[in-house]
Amino acid sequence: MSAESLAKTTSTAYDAILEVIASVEPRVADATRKELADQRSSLKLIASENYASPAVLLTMGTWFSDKYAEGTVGHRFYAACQNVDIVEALAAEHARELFGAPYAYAQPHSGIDANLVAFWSILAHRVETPALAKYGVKNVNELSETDWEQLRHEFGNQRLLGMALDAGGHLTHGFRPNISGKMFHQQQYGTDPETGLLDYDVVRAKAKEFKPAVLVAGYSAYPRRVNFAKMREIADEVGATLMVDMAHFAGLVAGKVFVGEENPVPFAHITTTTTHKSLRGPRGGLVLAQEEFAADVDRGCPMVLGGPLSHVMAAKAVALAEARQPSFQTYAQNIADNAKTLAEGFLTRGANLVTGGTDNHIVLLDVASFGLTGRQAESALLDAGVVTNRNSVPNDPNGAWYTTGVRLGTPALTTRGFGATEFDKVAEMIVDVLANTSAGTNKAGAPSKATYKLGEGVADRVKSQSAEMLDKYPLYPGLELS
Ligand code: DSN
Repeated sequence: MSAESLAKTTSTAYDAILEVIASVEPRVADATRKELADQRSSLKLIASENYASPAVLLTMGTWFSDKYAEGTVGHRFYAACQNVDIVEALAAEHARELFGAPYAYAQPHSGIDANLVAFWSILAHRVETPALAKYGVKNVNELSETDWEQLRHEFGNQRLLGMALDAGGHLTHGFRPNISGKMFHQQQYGTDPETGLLDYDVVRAKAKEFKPAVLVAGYSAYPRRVNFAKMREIADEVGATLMVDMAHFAGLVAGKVFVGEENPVPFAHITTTTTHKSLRGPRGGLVLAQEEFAADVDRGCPMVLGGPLSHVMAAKAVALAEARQPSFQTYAQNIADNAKTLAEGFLTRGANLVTGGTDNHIVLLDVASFGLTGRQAESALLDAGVVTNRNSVPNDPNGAWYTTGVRLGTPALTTRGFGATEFDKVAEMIVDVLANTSAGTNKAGAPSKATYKLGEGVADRVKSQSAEMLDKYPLYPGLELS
């Protein structure tokens, strides 16, 4: 089908969908229309967001949503799962082929679900299986109350070492307020205070001292690549299982930008990801594993999960099929090239970046030199139609709520077609907004970390500059709602 007729068919489909929704709750149809208009007219720079294709989006709106399918492919606890089996098997097959992984599990609903499946698979492998063998039983239901108590105690005494949140790690990598920080004894590694870069010797020293069962690598706000061969070496030296959360950069792995030691899949025992960030699929999770962990991960349900979202697994299959096209490699390379242009655009205009640059899809702007908190910067940018999210910088003096950073990512605007010229302009516009924003005061006149004043006319100037670029690179070209 030509791009033109595909766009026409998509328009017809969405018109029909909105009409059907409006017949029940018109306010939902209106909000849905408005969401498209808002996404079309703003500069989306949130590093974890993207625009999935109409094929992916439409796949989620079907009757697969109505089906229960607890279990695994061909082994379900519900009847009539023959079609769910087809889409789940396809999603797993595409994932295995795309990432070169021996095993793939497509059921997790989200990144945290994927990470919980990974953690409990590791605990099953390291703790439960040996205990069952020791007690001479096949499953935990057969354990005596005393042995079960002992096993529960052992589960609760395992150690996890992950990257600190303010260094760029994720909530699920052992952050205390998250379940990962509560189910494990946890410690965190940070980044070098001078360079902001990961120091593998420091990670090694921490691992040797702490002796974790699980070493977690991966990040959600670290603007650099990681050497996963080195992380595996460290895990092996201390007898840990290496889990890599590649949620942010899965698209760069899929698109062969991260290869060799920068590709986590061959080095990690278990790799997790979401499917909706740089991978450009539906919102959801995915777990990849080495053969040794396959049977454990396959028990994600009932270990952690209930019924899978079959409609989302179908959409994962579609998105992963898209990512196997050669054009996805060009897209992934463009994401990384555009991030470099964006970073250079900031540096040449005198702005500060955590680690001094980027070599992935993330640019972490330190806004202290503008006299702002991340919260003030995020709000002022939003007034100018630039959608970002505030983010901690290492050892952030403003904490996780106000922060000192603004995290920017290139996947979404790269999907629209933005290239070097546009990303340099984006840097110019962001600097324009921040240089013309001043920190405000609270009601009592004291300095505030939240209020701000954006200079007269700046928002309009920036909005009209972005409108020009957004018009040139429309979101869903040819999609017109009546
Ligand atoms: N919320 C995602 C992000 O923005 O990085 C991670 O969970």
